[in-house]
Amino acid sequence: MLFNMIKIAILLTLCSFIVSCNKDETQLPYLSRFDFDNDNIHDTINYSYSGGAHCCYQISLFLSSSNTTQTFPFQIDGGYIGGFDDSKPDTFFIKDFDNDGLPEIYLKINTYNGDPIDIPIEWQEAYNIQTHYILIDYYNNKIRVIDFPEQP
Ligand SMILES: [Ca+2]
Ligand SMILES: [Ca+2]
Repeated sequence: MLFNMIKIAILLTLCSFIVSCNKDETQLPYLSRFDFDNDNIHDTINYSYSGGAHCCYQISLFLSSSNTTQTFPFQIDGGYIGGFDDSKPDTFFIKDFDNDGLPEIYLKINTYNGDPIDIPIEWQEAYNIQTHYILIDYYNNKIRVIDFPEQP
């Protein structure tokens, strides 16, 4: 009896170990599920939150290939209940928008409680963006930020 229980306990432990080793990619947290720089290692999006009911989140992106983190100034409207995630795809979503095999980060930026605020001149100059809808794209071995194309 005791021997059988031990056997079952060992089997259960083994099973859960095997299951955790074979984790489906979709079970990884959304922010660490994607490989942006094409080295077959997942990269990580980190975020900070200013507090308050709405404004704002800011993100940074850690790339495994260069072992570097790039922080972006873009303010992302709040309203996330369980932390910054994919629950508001009209604001933040990751997908291969341009069909080049690598995912891009889509962001709606600089709105407060849904209302757009002017894009700061510094952002326009630094990133060459004009709109509230942008893509963070790994292109030619580096990160670039572009206005969201009309037809990705
Ligand atoms: Ca990577
Ligand atoms: Ca792409």
